[in-house]
Amino acid sequence: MLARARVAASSSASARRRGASTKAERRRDACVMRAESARATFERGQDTLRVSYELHRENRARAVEAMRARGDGDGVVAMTGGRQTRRYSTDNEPLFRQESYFHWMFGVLEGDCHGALDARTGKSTLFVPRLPEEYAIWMGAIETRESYAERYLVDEVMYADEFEGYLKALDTKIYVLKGVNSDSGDVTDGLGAELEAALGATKIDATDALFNVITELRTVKTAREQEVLKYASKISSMAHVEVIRSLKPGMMEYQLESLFKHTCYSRGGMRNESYTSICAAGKNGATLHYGHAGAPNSAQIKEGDLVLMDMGAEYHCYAADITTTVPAGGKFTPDAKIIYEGVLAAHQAVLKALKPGCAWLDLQRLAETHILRALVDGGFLVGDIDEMMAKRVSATFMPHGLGHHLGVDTHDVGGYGLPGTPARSTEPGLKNCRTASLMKEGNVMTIEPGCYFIDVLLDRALADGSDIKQYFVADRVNACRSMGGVRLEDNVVVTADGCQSWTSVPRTVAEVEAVMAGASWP
Ligand SMILES: [Mn+2]
Repeated sequence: MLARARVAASSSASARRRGASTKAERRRDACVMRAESARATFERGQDTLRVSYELHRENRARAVEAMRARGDGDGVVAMTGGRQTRRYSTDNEPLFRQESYFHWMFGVLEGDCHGALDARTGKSTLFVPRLPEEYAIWMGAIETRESYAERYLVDEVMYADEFEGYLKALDTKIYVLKGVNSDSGDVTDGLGAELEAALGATKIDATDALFNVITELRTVKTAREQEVLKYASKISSMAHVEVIRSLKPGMMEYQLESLFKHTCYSRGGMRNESYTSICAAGKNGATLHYGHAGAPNSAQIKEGDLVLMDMGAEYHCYAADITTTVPAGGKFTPDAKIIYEGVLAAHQAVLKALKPGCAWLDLQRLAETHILRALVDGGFLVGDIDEMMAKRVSATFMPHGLGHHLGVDTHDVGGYGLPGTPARSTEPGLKNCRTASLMKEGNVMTIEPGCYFIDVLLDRALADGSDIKQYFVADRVNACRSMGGVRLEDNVVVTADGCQSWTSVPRTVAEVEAVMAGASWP
């Protein structure tokens, strides 16, 4: 309230002045306005991107409009931000990263906040922790509510301990975030059981209305969001190139991860990775989510290895997710080249075909067809490609989906479950697609076809009784098991009549070999 009143007063004062203002006064007004808008930004100095909090104000306006459009405009949206956690029983506080829905709505950097958005008036209220004086000794100066309001472009700032009372005093319905994340299967927390019980069942909207509204909005990125995603992809691309240039046989996989993180942070101000880096040499490339704590990028890279690197960093919580695959020694072997160029053909075909109205599963099948074609031409498979497609032979080599929505989360929300969108397929390979939707302008997707020699899947395909065994040239396939795999992943935005990739890394065999030999990029 305070902040809002203050802003209104100052702008009416400047309006009065504008009537008969001198040049000096006008210049001073312009300076004040610039200073105010400069404060409501996220940036990390030097050449890093300056993100205006208008991005979040626009998202809130979109949410209000969508709530009203579906007849839910008579209520108040209430959300709880991420909580600052501690490591097990200790007082060690891991670096806080905001919960993604709350970030989309408010962009608040600190933990333990709440937010409200009145769909009737559009008024936004942020609830921040009331900090003890002691905080200033350990953590820094305590910020005023006015300062928070100015920094986050919200209409009003109250204290978190006032949240429950604020909600109880409302004489209208409260919409909370209740829904299932289609990648994890986990349910969002809403306001938490305790607070929801205190508010009572009659007051809280128990449906998934708010979840569906925001989830659907999150799948279509605004121009402001696209600018941030593009930046994340640009810096992550640059870091990939840096890593590719320095890669030599004898290095440890984690040294690639380390250089990637360093480059993204030191040159792009990106403190967080979007996900744990996958830096997989040789056979490790066939472990799709290699790099986790139990397989921690800890192998030494050998001369003949193909090295698959799936690495991305986030900026202001907007993610990049990029994969490159390169030969450790700087030159592709003939077999590695066959597989690489098959995946590249799939990658290029999808980028060419992708536009609004495309069905995601059709793009998946398009990619698979190109990969099967390369495997047939390279002597790994024999037979008719349409027949192999019908029998899902491609799922042995590419068991994962073509890609996914990309946004505040790496596997961004909205894949399945929104009203009117297709359900998950049950067929091999296709069931692992993270969406089956028709593409829309403003969707931001990863395009990441791959081809792998995965022991468990090849053993299954080659086993007696397998109904796809006849298509495999066993000797040829078995001889390449140590290759691991190839994945090529770009971050693209669907435009009005096609798509545009934000990823800039060497892709053709000639480009990769040239950059590894020291050529400049781009
Ligand atoms: Mn991905």
